[in-house]
Amino acid sequence: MVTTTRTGAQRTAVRPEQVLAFKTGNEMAALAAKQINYHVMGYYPITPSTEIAEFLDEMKAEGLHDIVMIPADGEHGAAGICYGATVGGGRVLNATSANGLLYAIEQLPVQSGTRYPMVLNVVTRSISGPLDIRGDHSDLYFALNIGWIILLARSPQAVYDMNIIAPKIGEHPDVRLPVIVAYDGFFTSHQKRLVEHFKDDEVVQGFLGPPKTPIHALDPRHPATIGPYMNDPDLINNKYQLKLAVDAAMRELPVIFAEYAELSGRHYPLVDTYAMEDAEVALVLLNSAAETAKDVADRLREKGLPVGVVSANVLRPFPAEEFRKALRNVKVALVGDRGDSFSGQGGNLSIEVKAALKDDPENRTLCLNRIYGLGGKDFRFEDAEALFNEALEAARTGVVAVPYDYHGATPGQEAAAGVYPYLPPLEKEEVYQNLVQVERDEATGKLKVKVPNPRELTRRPKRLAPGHGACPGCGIFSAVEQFMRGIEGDVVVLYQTGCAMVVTTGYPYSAHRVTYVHNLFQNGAATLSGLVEMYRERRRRGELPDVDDLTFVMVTGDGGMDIGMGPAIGTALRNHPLIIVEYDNEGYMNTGAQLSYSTPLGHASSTSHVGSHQQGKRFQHKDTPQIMAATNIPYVFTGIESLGRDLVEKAAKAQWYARNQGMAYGKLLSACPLNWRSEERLGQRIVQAAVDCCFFPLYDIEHGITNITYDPEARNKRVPVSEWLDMMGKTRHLLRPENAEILHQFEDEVERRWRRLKARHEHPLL
Ligand SMILES: Cc1ncc(C[n+]2csc(CCOP(=O)(O)OP(=O)(O)O)c2C)c(N)n1
Ligand code: SF4
Ligand SMILES: [Mg+2]
Repeated sequence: MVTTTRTGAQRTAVRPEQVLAFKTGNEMAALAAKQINYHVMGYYPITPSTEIAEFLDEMKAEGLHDIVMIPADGEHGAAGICYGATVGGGRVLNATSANGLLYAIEQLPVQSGTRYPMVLNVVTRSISGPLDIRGDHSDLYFALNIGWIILLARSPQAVYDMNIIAPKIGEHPDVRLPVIVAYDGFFTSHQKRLVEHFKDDEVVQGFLGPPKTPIHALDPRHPATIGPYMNDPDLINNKYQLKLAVDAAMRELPVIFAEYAELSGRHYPLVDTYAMEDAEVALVLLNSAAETAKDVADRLREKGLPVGVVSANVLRPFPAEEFRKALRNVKVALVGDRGDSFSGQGGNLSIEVKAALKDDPENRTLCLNRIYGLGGKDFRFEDAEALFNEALEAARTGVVAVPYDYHGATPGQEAAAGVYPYLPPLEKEEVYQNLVQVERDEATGKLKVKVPNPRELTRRPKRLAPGHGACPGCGIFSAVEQFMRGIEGDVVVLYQTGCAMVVTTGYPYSAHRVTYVHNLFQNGAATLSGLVEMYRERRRRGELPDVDDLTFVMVTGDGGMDIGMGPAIGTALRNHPLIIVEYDNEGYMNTGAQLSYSTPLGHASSTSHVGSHQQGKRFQHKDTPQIMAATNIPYVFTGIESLGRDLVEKAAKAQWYARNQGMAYGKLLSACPLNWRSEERLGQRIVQAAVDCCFFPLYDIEHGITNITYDPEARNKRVPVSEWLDMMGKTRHLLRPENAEILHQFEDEVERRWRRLKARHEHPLL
């Protein structure tokens, strides 16, 4: 028999069939999304949440769902795509972590302020800097004040369940709010556990019913002004309504949890209590650490110690009443925070728990706060036991000696302890050898470069020490080093996040022999602008008497030129005297080979799978050099390592322009055998084939005048595009007869861009 519940869900007398499986949190989030069959997912890769989009893309390639998967140019863009899609009235999903959440965050209060529900999985991870990819709650704590509901999932099972509950509560007519499902990066996202899920997608869809969006942008007969300018006195009313919606969520969540329990057999209270009936001491922890603490509580109980564990399933709305109930008879609660407020009297959870208890005049619970597990530091049995012991001691003495402190941190050592320079810093006479000479031809305005023979060039010391951790056959460093051979004198490098950055630094080690700065993935160019200006100003003030003639070089991947395009263009438009060198390996390799906008059409990546319903990337590659040329900076070039002389010349020109006129930008194609699925020894041949088929033409643009520096046609070396594609596992599918149409589209685009470039080469005014 089927009945309809108060929230409109269909309830069956017999529970629907469920399947036992062994899966991770990310797999379960993707499975729930597939079963819901969202309309749109807008996303941007960031570890450890990326897998959700990857799994869904893989399923999409096999036609297992209809979700439109949109790879954004950054998390801000992803959040914008999601907002736009929700305004269109359908169901929308996103997933992110750490700085991805922070980069998106500006958009998120707009989503709640205009009351458009969607679901965002936040796979929690430490925020930069320094960069750390492992799990803590420092990212999630930034989302506490954005007006979103926050559901917590301590296990892969809970990830699945909360992902199904999330749209239900978010779309409730009295609520209409976006929802975050938060779970621990790596601990929950990547560890497999026994789980159950519904066998039929219809069960999930029946539980949710069709999406309900009372006002949307796609009904011309009912036009709506979404997001009007709103000032005093209305904005406070808007926020009050938002607060009422959150209150409604508090009221409706137990109803929906109960309905879900009836359907699935799994019940989630607002606050989960473990061994709390007679507990005198409690640990209050969020997500996976609470599960560890439960095991330790069992052991301590065996010794007769009255301990228990409290953990929230919902963080927004904050279940204050449930915390009061859970802790009413507890002598000491030790609240653990996996993120700090840095002197706001404790981490956010502890502050909120204390505030909740204060509202109960009868409550006498003493509270301690310990910050633990930052940057993914493991929370082991010993840690839980140590925290229980601290709390037991406070219960015994009735005194909280140190209310707020860190657990598991050490004060650190003298900076250089145990670390010594393997190679000494470069001496001035080593870096200034006048090996490559550049002169400006006054008649043509062009630069003439004299490059010595390759043997002479090896006198230039490498700016990068051997011993970095790149994969065998990786093309990044040989290409960047070849470029650096053309650069005279002292340099300061800035690396955006990517393989080059990750494999050359790992605290306390560094492979860089020159000063190196890292900043957020999307903001390197702006950062280097600031550094260059400070250098110039301090020199002008006479504060750096011994330092002159520094060259500033930013090294970025192609991905960095997606998310960092805005700051790169800004830097170009300001014409800051620096060089941006992009090594293009056609994807986001460091995070697991997701597509970048430079990935060509049809190429397979972990977010452009090949299957019966999808044949790799769905749109053409970005022409970054032409975009940068359109900013009218003095110098733009492309290069490859194996045409070394050409690259050295271009590097020397780039430096001349950065010293004398402003910004230079260059793109180097660099092999990634791991993700191109090609033989390590073939790297240079594949890159050469990319040049010879005219996919990656070698040229430079000096003050708007294009000069092709290597023309495969003129040299009788042009090869078909297919010859290049045949050399890589990620592209071989394009040579199959059934993919002829995609191959033609790609060949046509390569040809069109090559012909246009040739026309520019032949006509200086183009
Ligand atoms: C705001 C933000 N979003 C996402 C990431 C995750 N992330 C770090 S590196 C990277 C890909 C880098 O790609 P690319 O620049 O091409 O360098 P490669 O890894 O290929 O060397 C991504 C997506 C991040 N660090 N910060
Ligand atoms: S994944 Fe690719 S780009 Fe990154 S280090 Fe390995 S070979 Fe190089
Ligand atoms: Mg890349």
